[in-house]
Amino acid sequence: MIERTFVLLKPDAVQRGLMGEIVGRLEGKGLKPVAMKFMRIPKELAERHYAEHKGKSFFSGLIEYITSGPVLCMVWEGENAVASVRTMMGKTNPQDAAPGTIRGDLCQQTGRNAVHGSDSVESARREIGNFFNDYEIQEWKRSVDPWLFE
Ligand code: IDP
Ligand code: MG
Repeated sequence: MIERTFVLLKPDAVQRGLMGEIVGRLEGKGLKPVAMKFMRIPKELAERHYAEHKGKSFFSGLIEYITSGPVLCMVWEGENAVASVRTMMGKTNPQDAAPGTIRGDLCQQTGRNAVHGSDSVESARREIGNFFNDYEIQEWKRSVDPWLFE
């Protein structure tokens, strides 16, 4: 099933110069970028994005971290995109994340785990709506698509 998922490269990924590496992995997988925006997340938007974690011990630290510098917000499309990106990200705690995953290869701690990816199609829809207007999402054809999708 072709899906869309929301991916956010967190401030640590930007500061560490890992945007190209992570975008390269998603491109290499054959996922198609349909939206990208380099921005600083306002506090209200950060709290809305992470609303499910409100009240948890790490919530204020998480909001501080995610609003601490520019992030790269993206929407990627492809076969089973939501689960596919979650698999590529690896477990939330980089110490539990398998080698070969973004967090497993590139990160040290849960609180600096470089990347966010939607956890369901429903979350993806909500998160994409929080960050992008319709006109910021591109419907486009790639000439390579017949070599990725039969
Ligand atoms: P996920 O990003 O793998 O979906 P969630 O449990 O949804 O993981 O947590 C959202 C984000 O909150 C994590 O990616 C991480 O940045 C942060 N976080 C979660 N648990 C902790 C913690 O125990 N300490 C610090 N930060 C945490
Ligand atoms: Mg989550």
